[in-house]
Amino acid sequence: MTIKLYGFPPSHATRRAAVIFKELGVPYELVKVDMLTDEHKAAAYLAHQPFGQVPYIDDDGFVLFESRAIGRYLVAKYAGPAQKGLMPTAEDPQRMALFEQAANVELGNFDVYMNALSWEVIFKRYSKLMTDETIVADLLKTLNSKLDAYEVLLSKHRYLAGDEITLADLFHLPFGNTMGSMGYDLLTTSSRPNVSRWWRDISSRPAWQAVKENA
Ligand SMILES: N[C@@H](CCC(=O)N[C@@H](CS)C(=O)NCC(=O)O)C(=O)O
Repeated sequence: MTIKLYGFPPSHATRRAAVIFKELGVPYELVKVDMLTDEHKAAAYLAHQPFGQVPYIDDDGFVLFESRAIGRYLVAKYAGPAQKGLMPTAEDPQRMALFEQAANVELGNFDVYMNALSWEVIFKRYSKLMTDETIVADLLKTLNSKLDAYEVLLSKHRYLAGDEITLADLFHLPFGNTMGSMGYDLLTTSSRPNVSRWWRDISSRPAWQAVKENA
């Protein structure tokens, strides 16, 4: 049975899950949850995702939410031999630990600030609120310093957890793309050549190109 991905096609987290389906070549059926009409807050949706957030998947009755957990599950269950490296396991404790380090870097040093920045620059206006330019400037300053640390990591190896791409790199794609669409060059500036090399590399992958606009 085809896995169902319940999500809102343009949402960051829905596309974060979708890009992993595409990387693995696992077919999915997107079931659109209309966030514009608050479908994600309706009782029928909350029965599967009690936080009222997109996405979740239904794999033949197995329901799972949190886009990064979905990515890990898909790799664990469906990756072919050439794709196993997307999620290093305890067979190689050091590789696994470096992967977990990179995955936590994405959550703690990128996602949290990009969430806040996109709220200020893009989403506030949907609630008829004004962008606070002081907050924007602060967030950009923080993100610049975080990306300076990425530059150090990426000057030592091709991807965040080593020379092989992992889920930790791919998890950056939705918000990294939004960085550019908001008009900020933090991922492409020549002052961080390794970050821009890495960003060009991961963002040009066919899997991302397929879901960049909509899951
Ligand atoms: N950590 C969750 C975040 C999910 C999330 O925040 N989704 C957003 C859309 S991108 C959402 O549903 N927001 C509505 C809300 O939080 O009420 C994941 O990665 O799946």
